[in-house]
Amino acid sequence: MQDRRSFLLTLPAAAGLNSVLRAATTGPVPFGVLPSSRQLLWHEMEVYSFLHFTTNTFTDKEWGYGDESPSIFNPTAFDADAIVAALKAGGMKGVILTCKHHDGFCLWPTKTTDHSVKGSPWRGGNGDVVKEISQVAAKHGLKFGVYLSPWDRNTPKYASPEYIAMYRAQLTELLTQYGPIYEVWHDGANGGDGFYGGAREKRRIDKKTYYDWPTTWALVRKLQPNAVIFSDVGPDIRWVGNEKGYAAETSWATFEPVGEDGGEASPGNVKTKDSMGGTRGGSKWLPAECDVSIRPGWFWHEKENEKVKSSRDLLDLYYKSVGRGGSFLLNIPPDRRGLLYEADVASLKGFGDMVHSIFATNLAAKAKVTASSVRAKSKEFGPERLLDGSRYTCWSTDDAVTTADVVFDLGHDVEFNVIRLRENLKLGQRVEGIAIDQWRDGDWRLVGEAGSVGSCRLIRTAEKITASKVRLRVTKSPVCPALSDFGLFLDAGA
Ligand code: FUL
Repeated sequence: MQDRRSFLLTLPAAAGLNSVLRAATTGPVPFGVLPSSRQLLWHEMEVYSFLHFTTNTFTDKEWGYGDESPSIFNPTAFDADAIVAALKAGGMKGVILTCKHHDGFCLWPTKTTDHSVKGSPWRGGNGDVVKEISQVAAKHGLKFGVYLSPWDRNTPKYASPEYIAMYRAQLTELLTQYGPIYEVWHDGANGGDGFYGGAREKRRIDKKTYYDWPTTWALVRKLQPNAVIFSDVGPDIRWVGNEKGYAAETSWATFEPVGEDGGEASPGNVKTKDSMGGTRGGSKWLPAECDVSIRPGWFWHEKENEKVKSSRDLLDLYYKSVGRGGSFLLNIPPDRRGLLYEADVASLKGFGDMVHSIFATNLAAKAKVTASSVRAKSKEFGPERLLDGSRYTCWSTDDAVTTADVVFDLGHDVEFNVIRLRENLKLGQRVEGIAIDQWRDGDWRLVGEAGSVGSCRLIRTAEKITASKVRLRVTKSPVCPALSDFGLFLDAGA
C-alpha cells in the first residue's frame, strides 16, 4: 500500500500547494534597469584616486597648449611606491593616472608619437610612468585605471580621421601592456586652441560624430571586458556634472542623458544639470562618479600648497558622494619631485583614518530585529539580513507590501550620528522614501529621512542621538523593498 505522505504528495492539490510554497519563497522580481557585473564591482570600490601628472606640473599650467618640450618633464625623485602607499593609507581602492592630458604628452613610451617620456631626460628617456604606477598599484592591492584625453593639442592629426586611429592605437597600448584595467576615463573637454604640430590654431570637432564613441567603447570591451567606461554619458559611469565632488541629495543610479540642444547626448555634450541627481526610471544604469581635486587645481602648483583640503573637508565630500550612492574620485597630484606633497599626504591619511574608525564598528550589529513584514515569512528575507554584512542578501516583504518597518532593539543606550543603508543592487534601485526614528520618552521621534538609497546612503543626524531602540521605515516604494544593509555609526568629530 502507498505510504500516506507520498500519496498526498501525488494529489493535484498537494502539487498546487508545493508550487505556492516554492513561489512564495522566490526573491523579489528585479525592478527596472539593472547594473552589469562590472558595474557591481565598481560600486563596491566607493573611493579611489586620480593622479594628474604631465608637463603641466613643470609649467604651472592646468591645460598645456601642446607645444611643451618633453625635456621639461623631469621629476627629480619620482617614487611610484611612495605615491601608491600614500593613496593606500588614505583608504583608496584604485588609482586612475592621466596617461595623456589635453597637451598630448604621453607618460608611457607610445609608438604613436614622439611627444612622450621617450623625449624626456627622466630615466634617460627610458622611463614609463604608466608601468611603474600600474605595477606598484597591483603590489599594494589597488586597482588601476587610465585617463586618456580625447583632445590632443599637440598632434597635427587632431580633428582629422587619422587622429581617431591614433587615439585607438594609444588606448590599445594602454589596455594591453599594463595588466587589468578597472576604469577607462574619457574626458568631455574636446576641441579648441592648440599647437597641433605648429599650426597654432583653433580646431573644432563635432562632439556627436567625430570620435565615433561606440566603436571605441567596443574596443575597450574587447580588450578589457571588466573595465567600466566613464564619460558624461557612460556607458557605465556618468560624470556627476560638477567638479566639486558631490552628488545631489536625492540621487539615482539610473540616468537618461540628454544633449545640450535637447537631442542625443555625447561626451562633452550633455545637460549637466541633470547629471547630479540622475533620472528616476531612466533607461540606463549609469551611477555618478564624483570627481574633485584635493587642491583648487587638478595639477600641482606651488602657490596652492596652502590650499589643500582638510581631512574633514574630504570626509564631508565622502558623505555627499559615496553617501549618496556614487563614488568619490579624489585627485592628489604629484609635485615636481614626482611625489605627493606632504600636506596632501597628511590630509589624505587623516581622511582615511577617519573613515576607517567611523565605519569599523556597526553599533547596530548585535541588535534584536523585528520586521512588520517579511517576505513569505522566510528567514531568507528576514530583517537579520540587514546586519549580515552582505550587499546581496536582503530584508524584503511580499510583493503587495511596499511600506514596512524594522525595529532594532539595541539592548542598551547607543550614541550615533550616522545611519547607513544599502539596497541589494542586483534587484535594482527600488525605494523612494526612508525614515529613521529613535525611541524616546515613550514615543518614536524622527531623526533622519532620505529619498533615494541605492548602493549606499549615509544619513547624518543634526545632532548626536542616544537611543536603545531605533526604527527604520520604508515610507515609499513602487515595489517591495530589498534593503541589504543597516548601520549606526558615531562620527565623534562631527
Ligand atoms: C576636466 C579636464 O579639463 C581637467 O583638466 C581635468 O582633467 C578634469 C578631471 O576633467 O574636464
